[in-house]
Amino acid sequence: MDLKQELESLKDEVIAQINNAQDLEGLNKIRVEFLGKKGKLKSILKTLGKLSPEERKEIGQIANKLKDTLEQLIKEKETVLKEKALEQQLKNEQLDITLPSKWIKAGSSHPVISTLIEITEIFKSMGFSVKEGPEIEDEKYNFDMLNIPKDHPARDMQDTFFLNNGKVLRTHTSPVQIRTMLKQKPPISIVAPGRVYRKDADPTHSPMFHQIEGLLVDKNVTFKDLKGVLQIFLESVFGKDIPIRFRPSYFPFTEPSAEVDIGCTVCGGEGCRVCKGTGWLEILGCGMVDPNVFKAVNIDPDIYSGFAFGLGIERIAMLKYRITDIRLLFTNDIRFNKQFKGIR
Ligand code: FA5
Repeated sequence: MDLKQELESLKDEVIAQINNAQDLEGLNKIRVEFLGKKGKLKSILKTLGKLSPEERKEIGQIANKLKDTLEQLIKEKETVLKEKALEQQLKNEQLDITLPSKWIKAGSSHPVISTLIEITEIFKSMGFSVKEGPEIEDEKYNFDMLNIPKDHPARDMQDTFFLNNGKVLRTHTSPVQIRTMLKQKPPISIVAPGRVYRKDADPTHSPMFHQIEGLLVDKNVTFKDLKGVLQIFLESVFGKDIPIRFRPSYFPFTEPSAEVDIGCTVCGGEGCRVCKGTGWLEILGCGMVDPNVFKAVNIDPDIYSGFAFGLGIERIAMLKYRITDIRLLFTNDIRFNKQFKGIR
């Protein structure tokens, strides 16, 4: 077979293969096989050198024309195959928008966190800013600088989790008072929410629970200011008609100190199991900052005064939602948690 015939039969073969190509991948293989660097056309052209100059010119022209024709055909086929591929893709991805969608169950906040956020927001609306402190705390901040002497029962092994490195798991959020006053000079008005730990476990006490601390320091702050702030807070959480009473109490870091009770939300003040028949429920501790605490942080108690308070978030959540066992808040029983969906 002479070269002309060879090129002619190559043309027929390639055209047949292009026509039969089913996809872009197959078409590319044809391109490489016939027109590529090591393709059949190239290898035919390599033999051109053996021909006379006239024949070389003629065959060269035929080969170039063939190359152009085949490239053109491949290009056209490529367009057709691309369209076909797109059509197929659109067919496969067709959506039936009338089908019902998958039902994704929405989560919701845990009642302790909802309560914590609600309380924090109320104090923020009164101008308090939010501070946080570490849960692994120095004894100095958790006790000493809060005027809790070494022999105070709160430092007892039964209440406090002591760590090997000489630190403690903070037993209350009050150390944030010290950390704040060391860094910031009055006027100060902060709340500090967070987790605290005690060796305590029964229906109303948990080894880990949440508190929110409040501290306000300025000139001429009085007990009246403390009562006003706590009254606004308690009315915001429990409603305008909630009965409130201040009972004298003792905390080493406040003087005078008080505990605040609200009328029992379960029996409405008549006396029940939850309020142990008294009609009242203890909700928080508070008082005027003790001068010894001011001295420990270098604030002059003759110029400044202040109040502080600390309340248990779980206690408030339990009263608000009438939960009778604190442990329900931490067992993560989905049947319990689900009941608070949509609260916040
Ligand atoms: C304190 O922890 C003081 N630091 C509060 C304070 C701050 C007083 C600032 C004055 C000035 P107390 O130990 O009473 O106080 O705890 C405060 C609240 O935490 C209690 O009223 C109660 O609501 C809650 N609480 C205490 N122990 C537990 C516990 N084991 N589980 C759940 N809540 C608790």
